[in-house]
Amino acid sequence: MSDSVVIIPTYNEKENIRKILNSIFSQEEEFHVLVVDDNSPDGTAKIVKNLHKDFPERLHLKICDKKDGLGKAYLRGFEWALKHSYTFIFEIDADLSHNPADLIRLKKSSKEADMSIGSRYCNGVNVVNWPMQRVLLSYFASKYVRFITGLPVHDTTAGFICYKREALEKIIARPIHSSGYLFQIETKYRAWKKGLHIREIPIIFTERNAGESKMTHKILREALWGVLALRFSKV
Ligand SMILES: Nc1nc2c(ncn2[C@@H]2O[C@H](COP(=O)(O)OP(=O)(O)OP(=O)(O)O)[C@@H](O)[C@H]2O)c(=O)[nH]1
Ligand SMILES: [Mg+2]
Repeated sequence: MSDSVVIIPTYNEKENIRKILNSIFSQEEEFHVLVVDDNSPDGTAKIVKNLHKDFPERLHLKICDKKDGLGKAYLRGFEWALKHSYTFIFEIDADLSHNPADLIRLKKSSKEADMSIGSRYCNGVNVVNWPMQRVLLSYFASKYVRFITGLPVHDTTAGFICYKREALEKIIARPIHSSGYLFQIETKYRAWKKGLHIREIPIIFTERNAGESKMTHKILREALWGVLALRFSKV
């Protein structure tokens, strides 16, 4: 039994899912994986089911009825992970923007921290193949969050995270309703407000080269206004 589980939310990731799973399972340390799929029309879950034969102990799948956003998918995944006895609970995107080899660095850091963030912006700007417009949007979004909320994190929308179990329990103790980037900001904000020890670990982030982005204007609007609301919210 591993002490670590990696949660991967998926929506139409048929080009990426096999690759990322094989990459996670070939790391030197043992990681279990939970894929939370929102009934992807492209058959992502079917690929996971087929791979389950090769990794019966390590690979788990949760299928939800319909597309319900990244935040809800992670909350379902967290609930499952906490019911099992994992100590280190990870978030990662399915699109290989995050390098599974960095899981080991995040885990090592989490032995001394409550939450470790794979960060694009704590050591300059480490983003590969993103159009300049996208880099600027993401970089200044983090600055905006920091300015409004005071959250002392460089990459506030990062989605490559390792939580220690007890930290995650505290962070999600009150319901979280946000969905896209705001979900990522809110979990970090709560961790900080609760006095948890947060560490940023520099990573190189690479633009997806297969499948489509799920980022929408709705997600951006939620983040823009949600950050202001967060500033005055109870954690
Ligand atoms: N289960 C589930 N997963 C989702 C949903 N929206 C996005 N995802 C997954 O969340 C992860 C991040 O989404 P991305 O589309 O890569 O978002 P992004 O990284 O901001 O944008 P790009 O990298 O440009 O595509 C990916 O693994 C997606 O498949 C959703 O509504 N439900
Ligand atoms: Mg992505």
